[in-house]
Amino acid sequence: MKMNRLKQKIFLIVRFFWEKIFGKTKNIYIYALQNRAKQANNNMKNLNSFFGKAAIAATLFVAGCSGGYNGQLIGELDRPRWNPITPYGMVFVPSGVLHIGPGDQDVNSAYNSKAKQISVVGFYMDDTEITNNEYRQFVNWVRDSVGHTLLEHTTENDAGKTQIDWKQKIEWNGKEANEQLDQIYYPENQRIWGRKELDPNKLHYVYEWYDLKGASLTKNRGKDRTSFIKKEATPIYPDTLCWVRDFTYSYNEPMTRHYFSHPAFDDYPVVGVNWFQAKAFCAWRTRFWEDYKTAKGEPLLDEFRLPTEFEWEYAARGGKKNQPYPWGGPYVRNSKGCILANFKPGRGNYPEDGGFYTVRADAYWPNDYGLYNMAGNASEWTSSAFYENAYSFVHDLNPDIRYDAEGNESETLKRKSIRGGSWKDIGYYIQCGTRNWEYADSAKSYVGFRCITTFLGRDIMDSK
Ligand SMILES: [Ca+2]
Ligand SMILES: [Ca+2]
Repeated sequence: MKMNRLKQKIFLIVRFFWEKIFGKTKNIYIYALQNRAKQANNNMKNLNSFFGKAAIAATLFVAGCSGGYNGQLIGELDRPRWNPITPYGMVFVPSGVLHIGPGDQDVNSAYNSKAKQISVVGFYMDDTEITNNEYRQFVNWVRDSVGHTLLEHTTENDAGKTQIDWKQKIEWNGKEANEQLDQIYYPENQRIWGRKELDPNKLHYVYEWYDLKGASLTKNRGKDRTSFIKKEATPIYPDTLCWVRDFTYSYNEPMTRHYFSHPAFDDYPVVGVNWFQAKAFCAWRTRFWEDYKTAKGEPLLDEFRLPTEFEWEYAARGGKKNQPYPWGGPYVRNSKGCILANFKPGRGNYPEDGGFYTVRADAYWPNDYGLYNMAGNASEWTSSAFYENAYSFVHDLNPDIRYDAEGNESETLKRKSIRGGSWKDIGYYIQCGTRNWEYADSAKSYVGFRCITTFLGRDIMDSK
C-alpha cells in the first residue's frame, strides 16, 4: 500500500507542476493536435499517391486551425482528456471471471454457496477497510454542515438555490456561548461530568440518490423523472456502545470509550456503522470528490459505493482460483509459521495472530491485487441483500442483488451480506467464499466496510 500511495503522490506532484508550468489548456491543445494527426493519418491510408496524401494532410491542418472539420466525420475535437487517476488509497482490480462457491468443506452444511462461474467488470477498491480517521473526516464534514446551517451561513448558487457557504468560519471552541451553535451539543442537563460534548443524534447526513433500476422498468416509462430521486437522512455517528452490547459477560468498555475517538485507533477499521451509514459514507465521498473535480472542470469517476458480495469475493481472491484464502491456501500460516490474518486462531487464542481486537487496517500482507485484510480484522458490508439461494438465480454478468425492505416487511428481507469474517471469527469465516449476513440497521463491533468505484474503460493499461 505504501508503494502505491507513494507512486500516486509522485504522480500528483508531477501533474501539479506540469499544469503550473504549461497550464491545462496546453494539455487539451496537445491532445487535440494528436487527435487531428491521428485522423489525418487514417485518412492518408486510403490515398494512393504521395501528393494526394500531402494535399489532404495540409487541408486538414488548415481546416483544423480554423476550427472546421473539412466536411469529414472525425468526431468532436474539444473533448476533455481522460486519463484515469487511481483515487488515493485505492487499487485497480481488473475485469475477470470468478468461480464463486465454497473454497473448502461446507462445515455448516449451509448449502448457500453453490459453485458458479461469473464475470465481473474492473473497478478500483480501497486497499484497506475504511479507518476511524477516514470516517471521522465524514463525521466532521457533517458536523460542520450542521453548524453552518444552525448559524445560517448560506449563499445562493447560480441557479438561485440556497446552499451552505463553506467559506465562512465556525468557532467551535469560541469563548462566548453561541445559542444557535449550542443546539448541536448535549443540553446541560444531559452532560456527563459537565463536559460539553457533541450530540451524535444531531449529526444527520441528508442526501439524494437516483433509482436507475426503478426508472428502467417498462411500467415506469414516461413517469416524472423526479419520482425516482430518493432522499435519505442518515444519522452517521458510529454506535460506540456496540463493543459492550455484542458480548455478554465480557468486559470491553474501554473500547466503547476510546475506539472511535482516541488517536491510538486512528488507522484501525471503523466499526459500529450499520449498512445505511456505510451507504451514506459512499454517497458523501462521491459528492466530495465530484465537487472538487467539477470545480476544476475535470471529468468525473463513477460513484463510490459498497461492492456487491460478488465483486467483494472476486477482489478478495486476488486472481487466485479456487483457493480458500486471499493468500491461497489451504493454511492460515505461511512457511515460517506466521499467521496471515487477524481472526480467532486455533482453539480460541484471539491474540495469537498479533491482534486482540482489530488491528491497523494495513496490517499483514496484501493479496495479489494489493488489498489488505480481505480475510479477517473487520468483516465488511456489501451492497447485496442476503438470500441463501442467490447463487442459483443471479446473472452471470456482474451479478447484483439489491432489495431495500420497508419497515413493515419481513426481517428476513432486511439482511445484507457481510464478507471476510472478523477478529472474533474462527478460520472458516475468513475464507473468501464464506457467506454471512447482518441486519442492515445493526451496528456491530466487528463489521466495517470499504468502497469501490467501477472502472470506466476496458483496462487501466490502455491509457498508459
Ligand atoms: Ca486475533
Ligand atoms: Ca476485512
